Amino acid sequence: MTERELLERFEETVGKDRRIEPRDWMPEGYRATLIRQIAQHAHSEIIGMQPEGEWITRAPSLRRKAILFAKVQDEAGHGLYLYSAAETLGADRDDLTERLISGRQKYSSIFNYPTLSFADVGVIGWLVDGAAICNQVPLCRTSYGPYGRAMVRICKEESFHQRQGYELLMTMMGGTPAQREMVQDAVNRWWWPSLMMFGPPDADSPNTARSMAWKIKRHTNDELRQRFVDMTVPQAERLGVTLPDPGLRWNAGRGHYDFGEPDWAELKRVISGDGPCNAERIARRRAAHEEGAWVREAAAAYAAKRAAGGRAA
Ligand code: BYC
Repeated sequence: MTERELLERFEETVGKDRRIEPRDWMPEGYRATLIRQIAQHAHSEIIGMQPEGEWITRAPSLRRKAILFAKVQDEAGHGLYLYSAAETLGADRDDLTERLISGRQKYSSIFNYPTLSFADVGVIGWLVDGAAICNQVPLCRTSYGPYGRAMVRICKEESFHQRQGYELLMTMMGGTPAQREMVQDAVNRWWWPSLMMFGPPDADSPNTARSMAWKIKRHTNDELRQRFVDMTVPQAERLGVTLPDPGLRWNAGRGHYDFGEPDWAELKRVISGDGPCNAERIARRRAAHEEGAWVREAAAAYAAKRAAGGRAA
């Protein structure tokens, strides 16, 4: 088949909402966009273990510790499914890790903020996992098969994470005035960064149009941000916290909540490496990678021995 015929077939497949699979022909731009997005997503899951992981040793009860342990472990699993999906496109996992720790590939801005109290664990579950679900449920229908299938499982686990966060906050809101203040303080700090997770406004998003045409993304950044706000406001009311946005109000005409403008200059700063915890997150990831070298070497030696037909030790 000529390149033109291959492209026509690719466009027909995408147009009919069928899936592109690893062995199918695909335009190089499609492949590169997917590797960029899936790698960034995988890195976010792995770096995302750090802010909550810091609270495992300080969890207030054995029950909360067990829950947090399981959640952080789930994030590691999500990273692994996603790196595997990127590998089906020809990416090399070592290379992706190298790109992350050398600052050449991004990860979500949200994980560059500090977790100052245990209420932050609940708020990350409620708002950060809540935003992640809004963004990721449509990705279950993304046009690339391995990415969409990974997202199905990830979304199931993220829904559970969101509920555990909300339950933790409900418990704290039923506690002492000091506990309620901790929750409100955490909401004040995480609300705007959560809105920034959806990316820059559509008018300033260079990748959205192409990704929508290829059905990698199913909705624009602003559409998903609005969906998140609409979903979250009633939950905040039920919880008894105030979202820190004086511009937040129901607009009956639009059938949506109006809300204020996030600080886009802050998002740019955080994405470009100048957020409150960027240096710390990357230093920790680099150290973990270096400390894990012996595990990778041992696994490679074991695989080589098996491949050579030797007895597995
Ligand atoms: N942070 O043209 P745009 C989780 C970049 S993990 C950093 O709109 P696109 C969890 C963007 O990459 C959640 N960078 O891009 C884990 C692009 O840069 P490049 C992670 C951002 O791709 C542990 C440039 O800005 N979720 O849930 O069309 C514990 C222009 O943007 C951000 C995903 O990764 C940002 N917030 O849309 C708890 C979801 N926003 O690459 C929870 C999958 C934008 O051109 N990803 N950038 O240099 C996506 O859906 C899309 O990639 C985005 C951005 C909506 C994020």
